[in-house]
Amino acid sequence: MASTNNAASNQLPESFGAVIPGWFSEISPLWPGEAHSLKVEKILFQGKSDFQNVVVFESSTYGKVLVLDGVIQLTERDECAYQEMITHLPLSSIPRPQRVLVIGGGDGGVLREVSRYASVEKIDICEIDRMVVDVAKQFFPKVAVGFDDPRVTLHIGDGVAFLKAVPEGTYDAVIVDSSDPIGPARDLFEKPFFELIAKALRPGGVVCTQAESIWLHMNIIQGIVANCRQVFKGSVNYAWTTVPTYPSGVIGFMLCSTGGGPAVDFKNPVNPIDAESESKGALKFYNAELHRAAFCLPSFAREVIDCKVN
Ligand code: SPD
Repeated sequence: MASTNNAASNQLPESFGAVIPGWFSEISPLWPGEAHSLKVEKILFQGKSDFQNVVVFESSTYGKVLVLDGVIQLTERDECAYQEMITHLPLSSIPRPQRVLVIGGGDGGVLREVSRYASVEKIDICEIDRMVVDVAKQFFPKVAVGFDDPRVTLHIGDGVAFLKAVPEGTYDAVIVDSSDPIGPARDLFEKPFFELIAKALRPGGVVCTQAESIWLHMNIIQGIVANCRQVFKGSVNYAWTTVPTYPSGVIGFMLCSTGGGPAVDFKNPVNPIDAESESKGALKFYNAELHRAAFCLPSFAREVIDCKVN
């Protein structure tokens, strides 16, 4: 490679701005030393709720972007990947899900996906921050459309408190669509929370939680896996997929089932999404091949995640 100057230097080339003017850079102690950036066309909303800073901006290449406490939650362009996978990995793994609980997920995208299942009779959602719901309805109507389903009941409040009040065995499936384990979502990565979920699920019920990135958070993932192995007596699996605007471009999902009921084999779904769901709009990302592939882990991750020592 041709070079005009071989001398090593700490001085950055002109094109290497630490934070580029006019761009949003996602900086967090959860991914030290790196920051994905998107070019900002226009700031559409800035607010401070009781829980976090909420920003919506129009980006040059990913459409509108929702940012909570400086971290991207969704973009119009790639939200389909996360919302479809976190929903269909668990719901296609049990026959005829009827009662579903979503914790977090205030943008409505997971609700939109749950509502594809004709067998579902009741969808509860517990979101801590009303501002997230309001902002999603105003700026992301194709995501927040999930709230329009008459089977949905919105509860504004703390997910842990909500679960404490839920009668044992209420749900067939729980989906935890949380932000990262800093700020309001911290408790949603802890063992007591998983214990509450296990209690709220019927025997053989399933949970799918947002479980961070194998490239960045193996320590966090290891802790989640260890806790889930202790709490969930059915199957415990880790899956992952690609979401370009999430840190390191991937995100993982912890999938577990409770014991005492029919065994759940997450890798071989028994309840594939059928053509009927297309009346809600075509799936953009999820398909049967991606479902199976989501459970294939790179060797470095498999070594840690499949290690049976808690
Ligand atoms: N690092 C960001 C992870 C965000 C996961 N939740 C996104 C909410 C989309 N419904």
